[in-house]
Amino acid sequence: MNTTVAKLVLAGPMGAGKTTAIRSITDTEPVSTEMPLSEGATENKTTTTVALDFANTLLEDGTPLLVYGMPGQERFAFMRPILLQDAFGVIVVLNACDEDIAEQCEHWLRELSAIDDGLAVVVGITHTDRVPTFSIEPIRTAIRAVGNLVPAFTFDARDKAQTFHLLRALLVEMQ
Ligand SMILES: Nc1nc2c(ncn2[C@@H]2O[C@H](COP(=O)(O)OP(=O)(O)OP(=O)(O)O)[C@@H](O)[C@H]2O)c(=O)[nH]1
Ligand SMILES: [Mg+2]
Repeated sequence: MNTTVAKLVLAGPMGAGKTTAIRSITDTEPVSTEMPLSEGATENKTTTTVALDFANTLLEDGTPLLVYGMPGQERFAFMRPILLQDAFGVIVVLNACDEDIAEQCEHWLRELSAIDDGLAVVVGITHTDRVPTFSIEPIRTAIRAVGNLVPAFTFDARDKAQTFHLLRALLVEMQ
């Protein structure tokens, strides 16, 4: 019997696409603690995750995969070490529409390595379809500033194939 269980965590700021990416990876509706957004609601984004998201699926080799989403809001920062316990890796989801995306990238990478410096990490940038001038260079500079050589990709969290590409990159990072 295969008793191995893999635990993946998605981190990143509010509205980046963590809950959407979990939906794409697991093909199920995550068990989420979603609350109506009191500020900053848009046509597409009316709720925010408080505490956590959770969904599970199977990897291609049959290993059960547990996927957790961290809340983006700083007031739930205390949840981060709890969610990261026994995780093999983290996808940091960032939003190309955020003007301070490079600072956010640096912030999340430092935050994660302070909690556990053995984690495999990849950065995934959403919403590039809405930013025609988007350049990944400032993100790469932020990654170099932190010191860990973390791969960074653009992806659309609504797209299963693109989201899986990111998961595969993370699994390669672990090897
Ligand atoms: N245009 C566009 N929309 C995207 C893309 N990726 C995700 N979205 C949308 O962006 C929104 C992201 O919302 P969520 O998945 O709730 O974001 P979250 O990271 O879970 O946010 P919090 O729970 O508030 O921290 C959803 O409406 C998605 O459909 C993308 O690449 N392009
Ligand atoms: Mg969410």
